[in-house]
Amino acid sequence: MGPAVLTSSSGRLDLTLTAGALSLPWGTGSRYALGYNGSVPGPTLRVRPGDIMTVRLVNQLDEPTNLHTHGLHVSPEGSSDNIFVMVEPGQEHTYEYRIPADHPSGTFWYHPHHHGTVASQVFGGMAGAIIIDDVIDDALVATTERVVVLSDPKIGSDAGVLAATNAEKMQGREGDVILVNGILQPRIDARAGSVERWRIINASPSRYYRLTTSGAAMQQIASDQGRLAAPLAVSEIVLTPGQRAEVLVALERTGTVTLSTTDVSRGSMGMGGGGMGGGGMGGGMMGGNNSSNSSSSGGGLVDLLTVAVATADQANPVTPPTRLRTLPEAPASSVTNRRTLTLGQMSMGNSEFVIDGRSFEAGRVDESVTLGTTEEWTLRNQSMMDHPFHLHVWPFIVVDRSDATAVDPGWRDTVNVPAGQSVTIRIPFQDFAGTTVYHCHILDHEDLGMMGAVQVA
Ligand SMILES: [Cu+2]
Repeated sequence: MGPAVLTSSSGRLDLTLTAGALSLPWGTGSRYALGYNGSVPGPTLRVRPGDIMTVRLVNQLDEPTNLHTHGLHVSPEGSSDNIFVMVEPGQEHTYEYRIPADHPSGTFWYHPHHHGTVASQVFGGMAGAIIIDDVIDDALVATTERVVVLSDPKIGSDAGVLAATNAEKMQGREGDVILVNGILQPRIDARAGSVERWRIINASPSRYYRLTTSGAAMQQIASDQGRLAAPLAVSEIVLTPGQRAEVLVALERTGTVTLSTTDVSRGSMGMGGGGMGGGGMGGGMMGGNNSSNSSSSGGGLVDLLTVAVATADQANPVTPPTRLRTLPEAPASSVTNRRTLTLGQMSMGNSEFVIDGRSFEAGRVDESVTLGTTEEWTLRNQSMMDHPFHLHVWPFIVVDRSDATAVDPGWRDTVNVPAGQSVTIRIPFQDFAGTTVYHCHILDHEDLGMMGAVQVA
């Protein structure tokens, strides 16, 4: 179960990603999708701190595309993680990413970032994992490791599956089914006494996941930006679009272990009294998906992945580690500037999704930051929907939030800002000059304008 893996050697990984339309097997028929190198998800890219990775992106779509390395702390300039690059149909572009020697290990991912078509291309299936391993990961390798890419495509045999109504875009489109690595409810085999390490990526354009396990407990060991200082026992993990989590699942006894998700209400536009709420729509679809599995406890619980745990080998049970890495709990440098960004929706006529009252405009710089400083940004959400805020290139920590209910352990690159609430993040802009973007990771909202440009110089 899982996509092909391409691993760096001698400090380099050089590969080609060919973006194109696909017809993938689905039941007794086929489904239309977009993918890289003929698969959904695209290949998993494994590199190490200090590596150089080159990606030749070949565009066989009939519209422009490009590539974003979500979560990588690399330059946003030139042919690095530059989302202003545009690759026209039939054209290609070679990216070169120089991964710093002190880059945190962790689970990252790549996807298109061509403004205006991001949601439909990611919805089509264009995404893949990037894994950065370091020496501590090498020591954890005794566990069985799996990449778990979550997507929720619309199922259909033609390009119509990529279409969305204006209302669906405003809500943030969700699909018909939830897939793990492009597969509906995969079943895998394991042995009691082993420890699974799952690197979970939310590659859906809009859907949030509230992940739980049955039959074994989860310990979270990493968030967006790599390892936590120590494993954290969790009963559930909520992942917004773009977010990642790594968990250890110790398989202590024979039986069945299941990874499931439940619906997450993320608010609605509230048009006509809120009748088109995302929770209701999602619940209905997920109920349909779940109808063949009556063992669930209802409430939209959907099984994503099932592990059949067989009798133990003679091997000794693997003991999960108690320490992972000593991470700095906060940036060492003091905060020199604070700013507030307000996420909103202008609902006169055609709704526009805005930050500080402005829709994204290419070429305009919205925030200017001095290289070498650390800032705190307060993200205020004045709309009726949650918006997951993502900043490219520069990781941050969450230092305050008005609702005080969610926890955001570790360093992050994406954080949920609930409707009507505010979240304050601390961002060290200590290296990498250049201009890139921050935006809502409900990708329809991004395409509708909820994005701004930050210039660090
Ligand atoms: Cu949004």
